Amino acid sequence: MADDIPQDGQIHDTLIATKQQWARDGRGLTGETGDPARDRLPPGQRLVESWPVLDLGIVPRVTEANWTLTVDGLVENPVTWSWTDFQAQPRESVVSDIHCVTTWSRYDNRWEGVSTRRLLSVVRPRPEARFVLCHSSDGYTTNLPLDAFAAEDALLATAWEGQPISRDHGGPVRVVVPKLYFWKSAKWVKRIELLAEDRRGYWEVRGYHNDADPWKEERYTE
Ligand SMILES: Nc1nc2c(c(=O)[nH]1)N[C@H]1C(S)=C(S)[C@@H](COP(=O)(O)O)O[C@H]1N2
Ligand SMILES: [Mo]
Repeated sequence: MADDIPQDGQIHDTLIATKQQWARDGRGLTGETGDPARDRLPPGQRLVESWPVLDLGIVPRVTEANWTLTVDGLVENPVTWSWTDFQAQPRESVVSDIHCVTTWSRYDNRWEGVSTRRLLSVVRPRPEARFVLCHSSDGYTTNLPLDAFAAEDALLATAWEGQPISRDHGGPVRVVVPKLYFWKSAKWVKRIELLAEDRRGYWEVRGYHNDADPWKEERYTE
């Protein structure tokens, strides 16, 4: 069960404090608004080739055998999926760009997994459900509007560039919501909770913006 998943490492307090200071300082802010119809790179971002790893210092040992995903809260049909249940879902492939608030972007990531729209069609959100809170096996959480979670390019991803997503990058299953800064994409996802009222996640209570649109530079608390 998800709560028994072993973890390596410990919370990296100084790194977290540094990021909170960056939020207070407005690090990376240019004051510009980008236009995705015109530009590929959002304001204040720089392109990288390799894929950096960011975490809180804790790396859970999630495997296909111990992974489960619970989707609950304001849904008609709450589910807890094992890896086998998850594999039975139809799969999709999406190519998208990553934009991290720490100012790196990486183009053309080919993801495979189960679309968030497919997941929602199974659990059937109640009319009052308007927000999503993602919970992860390292204790991380992140919140987003249900509409943003249900974007056509959003996935519960199991593969990147044709390979299973590595443990460091949140494997075996991570969320990918490419239209928002990457902190909204939960690694090692174990629970997706549908809510009527918004509830802020890990970074959202530590100075990061609630909405996280890279084109509007929504990096830090509004
Ligand atoms: N569970 C979990 N998900 C997480 C994080 C985390 O620390 N734990 N960090 C977030 C942040 S700030 C970023 S930029 C991306 C980093 O993903 P990556 O390590 O695959 O690049 O994951 C996001 N999702
Ligand atoms: Mo990030």
